[in-house]
Formats: sequence, C-alpha cells, structure tokens
Amino acid sequence: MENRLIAAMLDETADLLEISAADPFRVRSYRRAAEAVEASTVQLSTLLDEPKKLLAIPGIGKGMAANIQEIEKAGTFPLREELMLRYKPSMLELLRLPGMGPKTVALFWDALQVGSIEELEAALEDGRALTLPRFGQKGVEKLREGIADYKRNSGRFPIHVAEQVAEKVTAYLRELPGLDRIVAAGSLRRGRETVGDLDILVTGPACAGDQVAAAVEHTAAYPLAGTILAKGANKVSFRMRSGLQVDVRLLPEGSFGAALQYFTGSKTHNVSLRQRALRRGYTLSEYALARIEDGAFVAGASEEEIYAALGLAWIAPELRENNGEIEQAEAGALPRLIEEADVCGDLHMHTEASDGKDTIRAMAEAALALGYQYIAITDHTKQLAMINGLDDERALAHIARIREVDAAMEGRLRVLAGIEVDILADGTLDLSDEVLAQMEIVVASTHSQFALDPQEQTERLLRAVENPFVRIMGHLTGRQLLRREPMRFDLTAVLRRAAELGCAVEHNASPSRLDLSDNHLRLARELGCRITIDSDAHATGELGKLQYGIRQLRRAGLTAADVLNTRPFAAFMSGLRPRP
Ligand code: DGT
Ligand code: CA
Ligand code: CA
Ligand code: ZN
Repeated sequence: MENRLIAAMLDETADLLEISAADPFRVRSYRRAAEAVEASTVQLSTLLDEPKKLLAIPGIGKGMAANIQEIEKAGTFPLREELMLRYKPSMLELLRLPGMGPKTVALFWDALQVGSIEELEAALEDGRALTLPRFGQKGVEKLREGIADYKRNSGRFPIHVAEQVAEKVTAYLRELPGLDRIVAAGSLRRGRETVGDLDILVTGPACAGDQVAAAVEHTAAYPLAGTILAKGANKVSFRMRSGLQVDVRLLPEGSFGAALQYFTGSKTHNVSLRQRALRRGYTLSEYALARIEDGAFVAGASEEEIYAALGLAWIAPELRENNGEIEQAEAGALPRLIEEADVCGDLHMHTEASDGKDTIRAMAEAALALGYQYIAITDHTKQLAMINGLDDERALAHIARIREVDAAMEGRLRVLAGIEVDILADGTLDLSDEVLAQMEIVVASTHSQFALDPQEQTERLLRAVENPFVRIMGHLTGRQLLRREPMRFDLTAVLRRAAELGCAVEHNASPSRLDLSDNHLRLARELGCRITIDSDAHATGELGKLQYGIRQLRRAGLTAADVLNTRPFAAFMSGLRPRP
C-alpha cells in the first residue's frame, strides 16, 4: 500500500482516539507516525521484511511498525477496526465544523448518540442539545452558523485537497495489476481553483472484457471511502468522509481518449467541439468520434487524434473553457503556456524571523536545490504583532543577516533582502521609507481591513502603489478561497496605476489564495502590468509548490514571457520598478 494511504489511516485513527479521550501521548504518537510515513521517501511496503529499517524511521516504534505491517497484510489494523466499530465514520466529518473539537464530538456522542452532521442538526433543532452540560442557546447558535458555513463551502473543495484525494485513490487503484492509466479528469485536470467532484478515469487490460467486474470490485473496496453511492458495470461512485464525491470509470483502451476528452470538459468547451464535429459530418461522444453517415469509428484512443480529426491542435486542459481556444487551435495560434520549469526565482517567503518555520539559510539551500537563481526573503512587519512582525530596527538587523547568507551562497543563488510590508488602513506602509530603501524586494500587502468602503479601499491600495519603494503588490484582492471574499475595490484603477509605475503584481500561488484569479490576470496583462508568481512559502517544503498557481496562469493564457520571474537574474532585476 502507498505511504500516503497508510498515513491517512494513522491520522484517522488519531482523530478517533482523540474522540475516545485517549491518552494525549498516544494520540500524538499516531499523528507523528502519520507525518513520518507521509514524509518518508522510501515506500514502506518494501521494508516489511526488514523491520529494522521500518523502526529506523523517526516516529515509528515497535507498536506502530506492527500496525503498518498489519495494514499491508489486511488493509487495516485492530485498533482502527475497534474504533470504527465503536464510533461512526461520519463522526470524523463533525470534527471539521468550527467549534467542534474531539471533546465536544465525544460529548454529543456519549449523551445523545449524535454521530453525523444530520443528527447534530436534529439535536440542535429539537432542543436535546440544550440538555448537555455547559451548552446554552449561544452554543446552539454558533454550531448552527458553523453548519451553515460548512454546507455553503462543502459543495466545493480547494484544488490541493481534491488532488490529495485523487492521488490517494490513484495509489490504491494501482494495487490492482493491469491498470495502465489512471487520470483525474474534470475540473481538477483543468486546474480550476476549486473542485466540485472528482472524475477519475482508468484503463488497461484489467478494464477489458470480463475482467472489468473484478476491477469494479477492487474500486468499491477502497478502504478510505465513506459511503458507496453507486456501483455499475464499469463505474463506481463514492463519497469521502469529507463530503467529496468521487466517480471512477473503468474504460476500454480504444475509447480512453474520447472519455478523457469528454470528462475533462468543460461542458461549454464540449458543446462547441460537438457542434464543430457535427458541421464536419461527425458525432463526438464519450465513446468515440464517429462518422454520422455510417457510424464508422474515426478516433477515440487519444485526445490528440480526436482534436486532429477535427482540424485542431491539441488544446491544453487549462484552456478548455470556451473562451476562444477552439478558434486559436484552428488558426495554430495557441499560446505556449508557462510551465513550472520556466520559473527562475521566488520573491515572497517567510522565515523564523516572523511566522515561517525555517532559517534564511535553509530557505536559500532549498531554493538552490529547486534550481532557482534568486529568491527574496520577505518576512512580515510589526502590524502583525501576533506573528512577531518586524519593526524598523529588527528589519535592519534582518537585512544584515540576509546579506550574510547571500555572501555565503557565493553566487550559486542570489538572496535578496526584502519584506512583506503591511499596508495599513490608510494606505501608508508599516515600515519607514529609510528602511524600505535598503531592500531590493518590497512586497506590499493587506492583512486586515478587508471590508472598507470600496472607494476608500481603492484609495488605500493606490496610496500603497504610489510608494516608490514598493516593487510588488502581494495577494492584491486579499481573498481566501472558500473562506474570505476578495476585497471590493476598483481593481482596474489599481492595476493601471501599477502598470504606469512599473510596480509588479503578484500571483500568490498558495492554494488557499490563488490571488489573482484568471480573469484578473488577463486584465493585468492587457493593462501592461508586470506579473510575478510567488510561493508565499512558510517552510522549505512549501517552496516550489507553485503547481496550482502555474495552472492558474495557464488558465489565463499566460506565457513565460508574461511573467517577470521567469527571467534570469540580471534581466529580472532590470524588469523591476526603477528605484527613486
Ligand atoms: P466540478 O466537478 O463542478 O468542479 O466541474 P467539472 O467540470 O468537473 O464538472 P462535472 O464533474 O459535472 O463533469 C465532468 C465533465 O464531464 C465536465 O467538465 C464535462 C463532462 N460533462 C458532464 N456532464 C455533461 C453534459 O451534460 N454535457 C457535456 N457536454 N459534458 C458533460
Ligand atoms: Ca468534477
Ligand atoms: Ca463528476
Ligand atoms: Zn501575506
């Protein structure tokens, strides 16, 4: 079994142990083991006959090694089974509600047998919740709001969460021999910001003829699935405990391309493509491109051959939103979209000086390992006192430390002095101009006052852009996907002014932000803004996690030339806003 599946089982067990009020040390040992397993670069299933090596992994003791061996043998282990019998798997979903910690979940279960969101709603409705100790009308209201929020957002999932689920399902499916290709299609393949459900397509000899029944059984036995929703001749649908639905389709190889094309979508792209097929005397379905006349098969094994038969170049999934991509493909005018490998540096990251986990040196080494040529260290400023933001004095000392690391890297990587300076409510900045003047990369961003009147908000951001030391505007709209709406302001006015002044705008690639959106990125390019893509990493492991941001840039049709930090160091520096 893949490491990440093992890790997920250990993590679930930790959740259930917490609910059962187990010894906190015991809970922690499961959490630590889950982290260690997830982080391990060695496939644990290869170590089963070498218990010593298993034990050598920090965080894995004798008991845990036994659990892992049991998971490999039986797909689960005794403690997990025992907890699953004692509680309901749907209780894990309750833990996701705001204000519902393991203790409260246990309380509701022990006193009222509440084990799911539906049962909790009923208990809040009919007054049973009020009979619980230390639980009043206020608590009831809070939980009601929590459930409403959860439901509003639970229709969709952040892309990185959906992708993790897809990877786990894929890892599990791979255990069955004879599955050659497993691809997550739908909105995930198109790189949308959030995902409604997963559409996983599978093909290989094990999907052919009478073998498919066994493949369906294997799929339906997925141990992390919450509820099986449907099981057909070649399709299995289940719902994860998080609420995410997963549809798995097992397909013959000859129509895999047609299915991939169909289930990648988008719907509107497919509608346009089908109309084009009809005009040319073909029908296009999830099974094949065929001649209308006599139903003869034209193409179906690969997407490329289907697009080619329709007189089109293959279209990258990120562009399939019916925004002119079909016309571009026909004219041979599709852009060569930016790729992760085009990025040469990262201009937004935090260290232990504020809320990051690692040192300047560690971040530099990690960036070097990624093949970057330059980075900027951009910690927070004092307005964010809770996370130890820097004041002028500490910022100066920090600059000196950054310069030391820069020197120590001996030109293998340039480490630029920078800051993520807070934009205050009136648009002034949280550090003095004298200090800002000493840094190469001043990123200015908002972390509060998201609800200002739109005109005031626009003035605030314009004032920040006017500061001559600001070279990059960070996560400009302040949104957090599924959690906080973008600030309301005149984005065009701010972008236009940034373009005039040569101030760049950032695309923040953190999957909880992905700020700017695809439409905003298109607008920024049209207005002539310089654009950067940044990780906003808070630990070495988050550096280089640009994939979701890159896909957002691709959805906006951006090429490497549209993005400043695809340039080598000297060209990058000369593309920045000139210093006063
Ligand atoms: P989502 O799940 O809301 O994030 O978005 P999608 O795009 O993954 O949508 P979904 O899961 O409903 O369907 C997956 C793909 O299947 C969709 O992008 C296109 C294709 N599809 C589904 N239903 C239809 C349909 O009624 N007509 C056409 N042309 N395509 C469809
Ligand atoms: Ca979908
Ligand atoms: Ca679907
Ligand atoms: Zn920030």
